Amino acid sequence: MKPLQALGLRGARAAELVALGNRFPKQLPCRTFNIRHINKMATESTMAGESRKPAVPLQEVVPRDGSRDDVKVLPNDPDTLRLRVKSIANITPEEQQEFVFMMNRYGAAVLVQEEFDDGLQAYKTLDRWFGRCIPHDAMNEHGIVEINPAKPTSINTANPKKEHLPHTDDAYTDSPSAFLTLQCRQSAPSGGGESVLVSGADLVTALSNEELRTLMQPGMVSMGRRPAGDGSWMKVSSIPLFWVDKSSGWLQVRWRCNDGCLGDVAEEVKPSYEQMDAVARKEVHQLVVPLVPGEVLVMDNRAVAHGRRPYESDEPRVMWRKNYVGNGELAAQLTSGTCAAFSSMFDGLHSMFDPSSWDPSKIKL
Ligand SMILES: O=C(O)CCC(=O)C(=O)O
Ligand SMILES: [Fe+2]
Repeated sequence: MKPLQALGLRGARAAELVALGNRFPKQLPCRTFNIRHINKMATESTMAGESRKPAVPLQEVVPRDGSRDDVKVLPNDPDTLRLRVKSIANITPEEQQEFVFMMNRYGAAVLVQEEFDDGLQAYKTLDRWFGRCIPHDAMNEHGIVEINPAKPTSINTANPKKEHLPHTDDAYTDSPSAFLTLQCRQSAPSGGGESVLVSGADLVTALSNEELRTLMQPGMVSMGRRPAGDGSWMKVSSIPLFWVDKSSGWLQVRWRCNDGCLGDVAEEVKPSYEQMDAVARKEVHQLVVPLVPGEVLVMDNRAVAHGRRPYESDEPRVMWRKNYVGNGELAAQLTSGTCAAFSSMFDGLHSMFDPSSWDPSKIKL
């Protein structure tokens, strides 16, 4: 890790970051490629005789070095995400405050409680915090989708030997959940099956502002839901990969690696999509989070992508997933999204996409 001074951080800010520990990002090996890719784009637009400003790499705008407080970036150590509480159902106001802090800083947190119980108690708190649940065709009467290879819900959960590549949930809908919770009920006995998290900020910073502008249009990338049974394309969405939430002004992310549920990718965004896909698959960008039974991983579904590592197919592993709109008690304290889109670099990126009023018939694929 670089000394703080080398990163231009001093005084109180540096002390805060030291106290937090593990906040500093890994060095990004794709930087050279990014710059080359972006320079190429800038040259191409000049050659085309356009008087547009050259493309600006978004890693300059959305730094991952802690200098912008609003950018949610995952830590390097999964233990930094762990919040130990006596009881999730009876969480204290102090624990709640700490949870809010972690979610706004990292975009994720793992609630760890002292005793393993029937698992349902935790939803007293989660439902109160996050509000209405996002319905799923495979959910039970509690709004929980059980992820279990013995009764798989999708082509990805059906195959433990294959990693479940990073994605944001509900990317096949026109209104993806703001928050997602994954409760571990049974972990794979011989290891593997850990959760894998990727910061949305790493996807954004793989792009230039011009690329982001294009990806903020609907119809660029379609993603589907493919149930395990027949692998049919049950639902498909082609809302933008990035949009700015109207009320908060924060940049929202929707993502799927090319995992069998990716539909069409428009020709003009193929290089950008592939660049982000490569980022999401690279270990250096992934935070591996092993979960033990009873632990609840909570994520901002518009700031962090998640997946799962492979594990042995004959082994049991059970996770409970419940996703939320984000209109609960914490709505005023948690802002979903990767970062505030206030920089002048975002000027002109006026995709003020509103998933609740989205009419897919308006676009043609
Ligand atoms: O198996 C897991 O841990 C994750 C499953 C998942 O992400 C999903 O079903 O959307
Ligand atoms: Fe998921």
